[in-house]
Amino acid sequence: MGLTIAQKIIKAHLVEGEMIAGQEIALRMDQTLTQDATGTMAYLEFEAIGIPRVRTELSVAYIDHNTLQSGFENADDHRYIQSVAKKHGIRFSRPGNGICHQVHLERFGKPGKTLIGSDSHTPTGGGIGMLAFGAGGMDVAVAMGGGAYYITMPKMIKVNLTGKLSPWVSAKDVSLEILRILSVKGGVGYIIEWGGEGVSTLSVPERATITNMGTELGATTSIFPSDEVTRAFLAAQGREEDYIALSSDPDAVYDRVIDINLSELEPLLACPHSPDNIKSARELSHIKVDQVCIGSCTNSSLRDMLRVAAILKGKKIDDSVSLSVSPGSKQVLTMLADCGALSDIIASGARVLECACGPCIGMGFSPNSAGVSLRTFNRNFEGRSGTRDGQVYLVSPEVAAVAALTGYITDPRTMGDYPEITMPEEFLINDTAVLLPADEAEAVDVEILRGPNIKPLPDAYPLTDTIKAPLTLKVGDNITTDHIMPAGAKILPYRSNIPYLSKFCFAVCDESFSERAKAAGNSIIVGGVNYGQGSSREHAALVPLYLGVRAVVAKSFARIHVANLINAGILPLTFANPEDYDKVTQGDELEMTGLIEALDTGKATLKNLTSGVEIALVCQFSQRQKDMLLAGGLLKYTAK
Ligand code: MIC
Ligand code: SF4
Repeated sequence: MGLTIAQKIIKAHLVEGEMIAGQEIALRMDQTLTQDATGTMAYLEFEAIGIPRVRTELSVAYIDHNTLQSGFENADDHRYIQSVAKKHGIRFSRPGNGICHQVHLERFGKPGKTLIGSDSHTPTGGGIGMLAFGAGGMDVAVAMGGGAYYITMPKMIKVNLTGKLSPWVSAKDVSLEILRILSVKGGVGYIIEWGGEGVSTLSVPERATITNMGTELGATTSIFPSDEVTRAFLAAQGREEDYIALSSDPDAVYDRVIDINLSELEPLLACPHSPDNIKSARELSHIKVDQVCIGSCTNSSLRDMLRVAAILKGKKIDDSVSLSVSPGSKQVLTMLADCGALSDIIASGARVLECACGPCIGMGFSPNSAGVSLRTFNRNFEGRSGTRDGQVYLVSPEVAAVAALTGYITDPRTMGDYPEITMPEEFLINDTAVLLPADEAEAVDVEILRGPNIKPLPDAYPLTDTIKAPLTLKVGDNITTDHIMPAGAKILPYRSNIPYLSKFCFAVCDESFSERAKAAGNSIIVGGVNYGQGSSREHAALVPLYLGVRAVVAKSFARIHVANLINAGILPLTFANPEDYDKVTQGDELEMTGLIEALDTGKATLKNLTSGVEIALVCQFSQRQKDMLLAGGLLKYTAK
């Protein structure tokens, strides 16, 4: 039987397990990346593992999320990461060099290689034919130490592309179309492979826009073939030697095939507050727009920026709209400046922001009260923009730029000719903002610089046979990590300070949760389907751990978050019958006994001591996950 592209890369990196969907497998990781908001934690964990040099082919520490430095906290954390990187053999991408996924694609991504990153959008690398995974910081720390990354062997979806995108329709619309088809949980348990004759019409950055948003489908990762388009991109980046061809075998077997005809797509938007709430620009063209943000790891490539500049050229943005443009990397910004396109953007009235995540993670540029904000980003979860009632729509650069001009959601096809752009044959290469680590001899003398914002990691509990605790919080479906552990300018500086962060845990849903959980000592949370979707931030597990959460019972979990819970020694359980969700109420006293044996039988019972009802739960884990739970999380398990 032939293999898919992903299966070929998995086969070449398999260190444990069998390639049977649903079984746990372990993969060797060639490359790692971290960003600053998750990186401090990941490097503290790497230090705790105690390996002097990273054992990967390449590891890069990016600073891109938290670049405001509104107090000493960020600056201290950046200095810490820089010193760790220098000592342990990791390249350091300085603040301002760009968004991790964009820079990694430009300068480091290699087809056929594996990549793990402490950021959920690491699958962006699939655009260049990498098998790239987002994961919690602990998993990245283990991979830096040469340890394998464990995943459940995914099933395969093939998206078969035919045709060619029409003018004013772009790769973002492909992402939104697949979200419309599959929803934010439709990709769970799958790798999405993009194929078909339409692939050759898409450049590498366009492919990366699509694999980037595969994360919003809940997919394990997404990948494109590596072909002549990939070769040309690598050659233009001065690294054609990194090219290898990659395609699926003609008789490869997929669990599901979805057809998308690129020629039939139209400009789309994801409406508040979910990336799968899709409507067409045509339908929404009466909506007044207050703010437009262009950038993020989804849409900040040179191609996207040149297109935006061409649309804005010689025009002025509407008086009522505030427009921000954040190029994805120093390379993009410099090239925009050199060709004059940056001047066109500035002249239109846009505010040009740093090459960083910026507004995407609520680091400034929050919309006005109830303001409508069109963003070329990948997530529009409630409150993420920093404005609780902000109405965020996810759009393509084309829809964004046109709305900035008209002040309304506008079908860009009504704007006349699609402005042509010319992509350069070669990108401008200047890696001065990537600092190389010290060599092994020098590294011994490199001092790690720690600031007072770095607080110890919370201690995880080994699983006990009985958990008796109140249900301190009951939440609904599709709870995101932005609900569990919000980000944004006010709290992102405290990512290495779990006690401080704990005050904001679940604040979007219930401001009193943190106090209540703390007062209860131990507690249990109940959730609906797809609990923990979104970010890879392990803070969404470490902070509940700090607050005494011992178990989360949900209808289903998102992949990265459930791994983070186990890594933190929190027991994730699912309802055997989803309707039993209705048999518990916030405040009920709950009890689970015989949990150690339950790990073997795969079945546990939840007693609702308040109502007397008993509820069947599923408690199925791999041997390694059971050992981690019994040890009290990944770090203790690794130490053993
Ligand atoms: C995000 O887009 O939510 C983030 C911020 O990049 C996160 C990482 C984090 O929370 O630090 C992610 O996607 O994993
Ligand atoms: Fe940064 Fe936004 Fe991308 Fe997350 S999704 S890495 S915050 S740009």
